[in-house]
Amino acid sequence: MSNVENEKSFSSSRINWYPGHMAKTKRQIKEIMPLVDIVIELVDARIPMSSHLEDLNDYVKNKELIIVFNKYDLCDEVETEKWVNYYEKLGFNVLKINSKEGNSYKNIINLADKLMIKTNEKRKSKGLLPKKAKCLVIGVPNVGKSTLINKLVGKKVLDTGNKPGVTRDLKTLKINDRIDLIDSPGMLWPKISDSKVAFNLASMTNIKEEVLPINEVSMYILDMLSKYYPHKLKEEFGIDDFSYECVDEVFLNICKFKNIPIKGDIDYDRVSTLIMNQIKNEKLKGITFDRFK
Ligand SMILES: Nc1nc2c(ncn2[C@@H]2O[C@H](COP(=O)(O)OP(=O)(O)OP(=O)(O)O)[C@@H](O)[C@H]2O)c(=O)[nH]1
Ligand SMILES: [Mg+2]
Repeated sequence: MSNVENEKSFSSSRINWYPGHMAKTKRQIKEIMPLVDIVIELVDARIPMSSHLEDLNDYVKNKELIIVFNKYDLCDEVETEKWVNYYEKLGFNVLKINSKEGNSYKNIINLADKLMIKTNEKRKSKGLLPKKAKCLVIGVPNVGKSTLINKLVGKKVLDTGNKPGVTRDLKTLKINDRIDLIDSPGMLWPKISDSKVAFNLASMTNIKEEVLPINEVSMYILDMLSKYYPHKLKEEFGIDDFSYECVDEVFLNICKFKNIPIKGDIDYDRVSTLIMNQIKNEKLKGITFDRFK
């Protein structure tokens, strides 16, 4: 690939991060916020900072907040723990959850009950019945909001899918007599100014592939692997390292390793999709791309 583009071109490219339906969701969320007791923000445990809603303070004012590190099964636990500590030090309630398997999702119910104790004690002293907790689940697209709610409800009541933009409307579901959860469509923020954040979201399938510069994203993934997980670079792609200067050679070697036929030119898009799919399809896991400094 001649004239390899660098990270900057990602942020300066005309990508529509913030389609109209996200602006609509933001408006709807602001409208229902007075009724909400607890906000549950899902972040991707592999990118706990990049997937944290940048404009969260626009939505959440004076609410109890739980940060769920979802897809915990896919992260590098050692690296991600640094971010758990970081959020806890800032005073957040943090939970590590695998919404696909196991029982970790149940901790949400315990924590929500705990966060309602004060409110309900006050109500009791006034002779009022306990309040049902209204919990709003928010987060970037494809982070696992609907999957988690399905688990909590105990059956598949919401559509889910391994691509961003599946949920399109707010929807309230009853979990038990004490808790209601509201599912919401995935959101980003109007301008992603840090290209690293954009690349991280793109790498973890939080941005629609159709609008992505997939060659740049796949090179970013290879670069991150060569920096932090070189053994995975070898296992998954058969290469020892990566540098932006040797992209042609690296892509050629990946083609050979993956038995992709080379007729004339290398099919860069095909190789790029293959690299991205390795993460999307969970073959490449145990990785955390947000690095704590
Ligand atoms: N490995 C793993 N996969 C998960 C987890 N939670 C969700 N997923 C998968 O992530 C994908 C997206 O899940 P959804 O629940 O549709 O995500 P969402 O946040 O509702 O997405 P939008 O509605 O598009 O905003 C699906 O393929 C889920 O199976 C998890 O904890 N671990
Ligand atoms: Mg959804």
